[in-house]
Amino acid sequence: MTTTTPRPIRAQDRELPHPPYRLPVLGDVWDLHVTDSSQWGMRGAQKFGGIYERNIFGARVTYVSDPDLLREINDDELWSKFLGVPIRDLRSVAGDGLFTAHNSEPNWAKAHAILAPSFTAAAMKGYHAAMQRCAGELVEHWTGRAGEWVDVPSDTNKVALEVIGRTGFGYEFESFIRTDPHPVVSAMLRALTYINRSAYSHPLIERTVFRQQRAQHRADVAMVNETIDEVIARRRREGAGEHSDLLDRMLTAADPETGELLDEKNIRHQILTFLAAGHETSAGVMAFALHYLSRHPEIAEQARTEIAQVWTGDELEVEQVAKLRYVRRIVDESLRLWPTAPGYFRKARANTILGGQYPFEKNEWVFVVLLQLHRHELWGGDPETFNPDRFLPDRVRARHPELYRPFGVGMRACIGRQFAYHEIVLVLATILRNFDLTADPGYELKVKETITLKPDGLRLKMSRRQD
Ligand code: MNH
Repeated sequence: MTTTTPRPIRAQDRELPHPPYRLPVLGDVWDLHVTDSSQWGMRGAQKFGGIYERNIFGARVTYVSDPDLLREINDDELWSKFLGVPIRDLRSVAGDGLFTAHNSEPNWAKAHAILAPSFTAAAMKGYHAAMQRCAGELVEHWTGRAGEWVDVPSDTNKVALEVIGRTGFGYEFESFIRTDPHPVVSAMLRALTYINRSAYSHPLIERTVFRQQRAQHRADVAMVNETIDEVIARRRREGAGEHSDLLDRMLTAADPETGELLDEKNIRHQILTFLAAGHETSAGVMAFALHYLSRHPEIAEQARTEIAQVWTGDELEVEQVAKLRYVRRIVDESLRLWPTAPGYFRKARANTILGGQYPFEKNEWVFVVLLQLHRHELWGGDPETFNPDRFLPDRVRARHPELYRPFGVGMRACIGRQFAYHEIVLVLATILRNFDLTADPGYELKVKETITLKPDGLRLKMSRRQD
């Protein structure tokens, strides 16, 4: 009997499509786009296919948008979450918080166990009233601006920030009262922009060319940390357990496995995580949805019909939010075209041959290009068309299972998914019920990236509806 030795799996044997004209040292970096890197990843996929490679400073980066390959990559048995460069750098702000923890860090499992009950559909009852108040403040803000252009991404950012501040840790940023953003928010946005810009930079370049920016960045991080620590200290002084928010839960709930509470520093990391992960992402979706609603009055009208049927009393009740199926489809379709977290990283848990064809050694990683996956030919011939009916239940059931992943996959998928849907549907329904939207005919959608996506420069006119 003869035995065959399996061929060793070696990264060097992996051959993938890639951009032409490689330079010997800098690889494909001449083509590096730091300010629109996920749209650049999408354009690459349109040129080179569902799996391709770029060489960035000598490192091989693999971009995947083929749903069949994702059957393997999205499977936690075979691949797992990887902290890619921009996310790893977020650890300077969010440390071992849920989003930026390594899979093996004990604080991930602990915080996940403690916080998961706060993000179930049932838990939305505890946040609904605060979300409504924030939506009400937006309505008031826009009512006072009839006939004026409103800066949509800026205002949806305000709502989402107020929502996470109040439901997260009982904090009001007073976004609708201030003329300038809250100092913590400015510092945080600057920090995220810095992290995104410097992600592929070299420490030496940061210490020289960007010396001042780097110093500002350190000051920003210190200021944000102090503010949050003060919020936590004040809650301790006042006594935790009286507020139905995430901070109370973190101060009082023990890990069912070990009986331990989260430590002080980890609580700060979680709060910063919720601020960063749960604010711009949701706000971006609201802004993209409003853009499409302003361009498709027939879709806005269909949504208003549904809203009128479901929202029968003065206030939108918590159970009614889940009944706004069409508004939910508008949200899903906005997230298809512009998944505001535009991709995620996965690494191979063992040597593997992806798709029976591409060898990856253990711990090698890929970037999943959601922008392109969500425009894959399986969506049909008109992927750029905004059409909420793509999310009718029959169509969802008939769809390839890996074709839509705006919240990531597996055990490290978004914990805030339910929360985001509740908040976004509630805010959009409130806007549609109160306002007619007028688009700026000169506006052409331009998408800005600061780790998350938003419609750059989008402005609309909001006029109060008579009823
Ligand atoms: Mn969210 C993880 C997208 C809203 C808190 N979120 C993720 C991931 C994606 C994502 C994608 C997985 C990233 C990865 O694999 O590296 N999140 C979104 C989008 C929205 C969103 C598109 C809004 C729409 N997220 C929210 C909200 C919160 C939140 C709201 C909190 C209130 N998200 C998280 C946390 C994680 C996460 C926390 C990390 C979970 C974990 O790793 O355990």
